[in-house]
Amino acid sequence: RYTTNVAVEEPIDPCISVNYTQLLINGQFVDAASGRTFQTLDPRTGHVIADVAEGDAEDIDRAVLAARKAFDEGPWPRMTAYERSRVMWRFADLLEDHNDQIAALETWDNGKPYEQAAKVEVPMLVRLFRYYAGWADKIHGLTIPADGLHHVQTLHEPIGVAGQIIPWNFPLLMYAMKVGPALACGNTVILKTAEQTPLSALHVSELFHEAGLPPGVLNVVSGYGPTAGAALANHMDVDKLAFTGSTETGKIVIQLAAKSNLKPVTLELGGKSPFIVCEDANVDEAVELAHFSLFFNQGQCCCAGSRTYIHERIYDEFVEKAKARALKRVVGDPFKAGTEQGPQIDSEQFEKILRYIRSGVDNGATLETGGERFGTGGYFIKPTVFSNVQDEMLIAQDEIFGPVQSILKFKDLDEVIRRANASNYGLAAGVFTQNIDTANTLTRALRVGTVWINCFDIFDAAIPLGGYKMSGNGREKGIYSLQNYLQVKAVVSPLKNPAW
Ligand code: TXE
Repeated sequence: RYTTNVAVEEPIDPCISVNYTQLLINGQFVDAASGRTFQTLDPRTGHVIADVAEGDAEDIDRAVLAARKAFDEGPWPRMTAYERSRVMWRFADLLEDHNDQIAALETWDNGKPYEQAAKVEVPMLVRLFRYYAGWADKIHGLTIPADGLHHVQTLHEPIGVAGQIIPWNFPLLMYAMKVGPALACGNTVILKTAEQTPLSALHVSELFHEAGLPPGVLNVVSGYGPTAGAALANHMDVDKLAFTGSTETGKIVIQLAAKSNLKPVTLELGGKSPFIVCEDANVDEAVELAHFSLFFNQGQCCCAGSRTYIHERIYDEFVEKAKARALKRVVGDPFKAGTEQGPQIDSEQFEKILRYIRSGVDNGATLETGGERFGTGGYFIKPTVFSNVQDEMLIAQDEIFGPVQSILKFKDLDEVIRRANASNYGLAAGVFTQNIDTANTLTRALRVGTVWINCFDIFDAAIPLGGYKMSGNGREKGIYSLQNYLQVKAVVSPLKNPAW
């Protein structure tokens, strides 16, 4: 399917303009206090899309002040939950009205296929906000029959000012998974977007204000991690921190949170998810699902099925078919209809992935296909498949975060359970089998936050997402995410008339 060696000769015009590049603080778009800007790039070409205000510690201070005032003085936490829910619902309606424009901005800044952004991700963004709008007026405490003559109840109160730091692989979904539950619970937010993808969050946040969000409730600061991000994690007046990104940076932010005011931290970090195909599996279906589990979003998924364990009886057939499928993958301009794979996010990730590919070759894995850049411009990488991968190789241990499939062989269930669990990560796993007993055994034995059986990457708004081990702590999405943004207050009063 590769018809040319140049990935994107003439990039397709996204046909949209970038309207918001400043910081969003207290309901206003403002320049950074320093006056500095940074460039956000089109990963198809490496060319500049726009200059964006570069927030740092001083801007984080301004944003925290606005969020604090909006929390302490209202109206957001004091509005009825129903009113909050209606603002969120109106926002979701506006997002739906602007679906294609938002998707185009996301594709331009991130490089993901436009069809994926327009048909899956923006609709998911809408769904997540409707889901959380639905929760806003259903959050309440308990009445507890404690020992003794006391009436005991719990109040579920918003935790306060939430700092949220998100990455670049799914900018809008990360936005929804962070902002949605925080606002539904009545908190106020400072969101630090990833420096690679600042545009879509600014754009949709303007719509949020159009929907009636009061000033200061949601503040969006673009900027770099060690400056703006660290200032947020370190801030004494931020009551809670939520972070998604690398395990390495997760360790930094949790230390900053501990050293400052001990704010609670939820972390959604990296992964090295096993995708286990048992001997009874339909090989063609397994090949397609394993391919999707790894290559989706250019391989830039925390859950990516990046250790493909195949039973020895079907191994050779699987490898041959996995290679054929990778060769058919359509790489190119993400704005072109039918494109399955766009560029990686930036030169840093591009180089990192190529380094891992070289290490795979050097360590003796068999490079079945790919293994090099696609074209001559931008950050495209050919879909790459390695077979004969061994557990101790770097490509089987580290999160590559790119279009590189590593296929390993196993003999029996006990062995594959042991090997799958021998990882510092524990985010997700895929299990492919037609045997219910095998599925049950694997489901219980795997130390991961999500097990997908005969499916993968099912991300319904109600399904919790989060990791065991060094993949993080806490759960996002679903009912569990609300706990991250609530304080529980116990209220105890004497019962004067014990007879009743
Ligand atoms: O991540 P970082 P990077 C993994 C993936 C990828 C690797 C590096 O393996 O190759 O991480 O990506 C902010 N204090 N994931 O460098 O650094 C940063 O500005 C506070 C998996 O992009 O973790 C951005 O907003 N914040 C992951 C966010 O952290 C800091 C998604 C993520 O950046 C900071 C992305 C600091 N000192 C990458 N340094 C997933 N779980 O899905 C950086 N940041």
